[in-house]
Amino acid sequence: MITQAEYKIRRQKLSEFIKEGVLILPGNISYIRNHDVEFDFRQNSDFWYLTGFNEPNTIMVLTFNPSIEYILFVEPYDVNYHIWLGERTGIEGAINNFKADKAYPINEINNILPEIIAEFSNIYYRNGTNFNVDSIINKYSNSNLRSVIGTRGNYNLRKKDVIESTHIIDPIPFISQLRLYKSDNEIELIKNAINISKTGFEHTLNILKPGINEYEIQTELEYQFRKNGSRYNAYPAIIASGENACVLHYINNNSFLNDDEFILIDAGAEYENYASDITRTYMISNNINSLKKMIYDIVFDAQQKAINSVKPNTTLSKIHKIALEVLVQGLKDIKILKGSKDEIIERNLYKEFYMHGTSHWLGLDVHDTCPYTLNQKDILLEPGMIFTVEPGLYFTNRSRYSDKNQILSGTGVRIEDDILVTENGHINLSSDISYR
Ligand SMILES: [Mn+2]
Repeated sequence: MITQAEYKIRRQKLSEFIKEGVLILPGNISYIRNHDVEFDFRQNSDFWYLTGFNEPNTIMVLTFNPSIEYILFVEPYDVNYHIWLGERTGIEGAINNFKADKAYPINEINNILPEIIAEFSNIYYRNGTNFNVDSIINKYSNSNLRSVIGTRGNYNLRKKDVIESTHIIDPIPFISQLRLYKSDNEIELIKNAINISKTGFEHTLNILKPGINEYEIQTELEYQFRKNGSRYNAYPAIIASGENACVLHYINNNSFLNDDEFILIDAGAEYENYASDITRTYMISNNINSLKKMIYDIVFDAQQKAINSVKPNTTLSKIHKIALEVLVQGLKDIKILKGSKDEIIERNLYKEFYMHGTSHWLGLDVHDTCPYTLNQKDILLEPGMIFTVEPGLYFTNRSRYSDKNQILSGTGVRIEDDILVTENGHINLSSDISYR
């Protein structure tokens, strides 16, 4: 669990980037599914990272002056809401339980936010994240002098008769950089998500057989996720048999399983908003062609060699290169590709079979928003960073293969684990989920 003290530390760390200014970060709003029914709510990850506050229609404001004031605009307690949908944290809860210095009802933001932003020349806000905040900043920030003066009479702006120009700065890259380094508590939550995922993957091995449908696998997998404490998947599960595995983000999950095929399962439980992201490719029966098995072995070898190279100060590009070289050598060995390894890589000849990257960061988001480069240089791995290693090979039936390799048509193999960088190297957090 992430304590309120840890959320506070995260907010304070932002002052490495923000010396003076006001940061405005809206949480997610509730979205209508149809008529008066809403989609399940999932909090905005940056907002969750800095507040741990899990209600829709909340806006966080932090002022840096340079000491930090933490302000929450929340939905207030409402007895009607309580009758229909349940309790809300409300103003008092925001202060007492979430340690806000000040809290206001969200419907007062149009009166209060203009006064706050008028005090600062730097506004840290990503344009377009909240329609109402966009219009407040447009109207009342110093960046739009004419409309500020034009509306002064209506809104009691306290300061600055002569307003200098305001800088509006996107704060998300700063928050992303903080999110790159996982605390011990975060690592525990991700391990928990992975352990829940394990129960699902292992269960699918018990029920796997030709003739059942992909959605049956999905149902059984997600039943284990829910039963073991994950309310939501970290992303829609990919349950892809045969040719479907060549669709990288296949989500139809509605085909019947055939004998001589693999099933690719790319799924992850979410736990307290932290993601896991695991892919396994299983034989549907033992009755599978040996050439397909060779593809599996090539991908597995590429994945394990790439993982074994993980240590501090290496980069995701280098890890990708290690995986890529094993894949290309394998494709040469089975005569899918000809020529020298360097030429194949230089001319991107492998991309027909391996068209995606090997790694992405993992955290609150399955593709965590952290940058991959800083100042145009690859980020060097450091202890506490978590990312995936997931090479694959895909032989779609759109391609033409030689007679011998025709057997591979409609085969996709990907294997993915979640890797934590440590002082001495790495830990493969998901290595105990059966590979075969
Ligand atoms: Mn992934």
